[in-house]
Amino acid sequence: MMHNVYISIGSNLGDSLTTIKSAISQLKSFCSEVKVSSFYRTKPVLYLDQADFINAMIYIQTKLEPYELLAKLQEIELLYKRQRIIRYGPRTLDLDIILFDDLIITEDKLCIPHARMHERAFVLVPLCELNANLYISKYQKNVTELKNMLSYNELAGVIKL
Ligand code: PH2
Ligand code: MG
Ligand code: MG
Repeated sequence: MMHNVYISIGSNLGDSLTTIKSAISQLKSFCSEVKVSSFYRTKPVLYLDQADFINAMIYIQTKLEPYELLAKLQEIELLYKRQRIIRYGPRTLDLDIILFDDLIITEDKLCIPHARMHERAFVLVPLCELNANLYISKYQKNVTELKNMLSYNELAGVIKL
């Protein structure tokens, strides 16, 4: 069965735009469809003493199951020398599963919907661009309603390239 998945991509180390474009092309080997939002320059959140990120949202259709997809995304992160040094800190590439059909998974290694998606402008702004009416059952709201709950400051930190 084909799954509808949203993946957040981000980078703030090295040549971020080139890395992101190249990583997206790797997805095509296991996805039947890949759609990408605009690219955004975003102010860092959680760990503030680091460079701005480039972020985007990716919609894919894939036959992979959640943990198979997670393994593929981690392989791609490693291709770009992703190291886990500081939690929430600088990274060459981050690929996070945000939504997987309307599945809810709460496990140590995988949390879907992504645990912090509802408070992150760099997730919600590009997600609304791809599918403004997308309904998230966990929050009983669509993504536009979630985005509208963010502060002016959070939204101002996300600028379309
Ligand atoms: N990722 C983080 C922590 N902070 N800030 C922005 N703007 N974009 C990110 O992708 C990001 C972040 C941890 O994954
Ligand atoms: Mg992340
Ligand atoms: Mg991650």
